Amino acid sequence: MSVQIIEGDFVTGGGKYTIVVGRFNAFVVESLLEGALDTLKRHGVKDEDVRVVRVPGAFEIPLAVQKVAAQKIDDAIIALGAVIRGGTPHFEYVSAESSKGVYQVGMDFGVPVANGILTVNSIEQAIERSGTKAGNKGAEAALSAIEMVSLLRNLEA
Ligand code: INI
Repeated sequence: MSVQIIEGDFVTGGGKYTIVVGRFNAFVVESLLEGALDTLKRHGVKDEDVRVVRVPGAFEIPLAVQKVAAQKIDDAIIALGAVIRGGTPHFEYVSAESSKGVYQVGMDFGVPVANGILTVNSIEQAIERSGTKAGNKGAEAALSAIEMVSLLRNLEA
């Protein structure tokens, strides 16, 4: 008897995706968006199956993700933002609420919500994670969304 392994892959392609993007720290977030769009395209997702929703900042991402999830159009939602620590506690509230919020929507609606919201201590760390030496977290979030779409298809089959 062999162990049954149920997992997703990156080759079946297709599916509908919405990317919810915070405008704050746009110089970083636009690179995350580019990475996510490129990854979706290279994995066979058609342009017409991708929507981009823009919100002011990471704090607003969960509400937009919730509204998008309620439309029941997408197979997965990708949240992209960049919360960079400043001199005040504001960072703590924005980073905590945005991460908790997108997680909650995924659980409430049973839809994969990939968390590509950077929470970093410095602009340097943000740059490293948006297409330089630590990769592109937008691309990684898109990959995780693709894998989860495939996994859920396999679990529901
Ligand atoms: N929004 C971000 O996306 N990143 C940040 O680093 C950030 N900081 O540090 O202030 C930020 N603040 C704005 C916030 O997301 C809301 O747009 C704002 O508070 C209005 O609700």
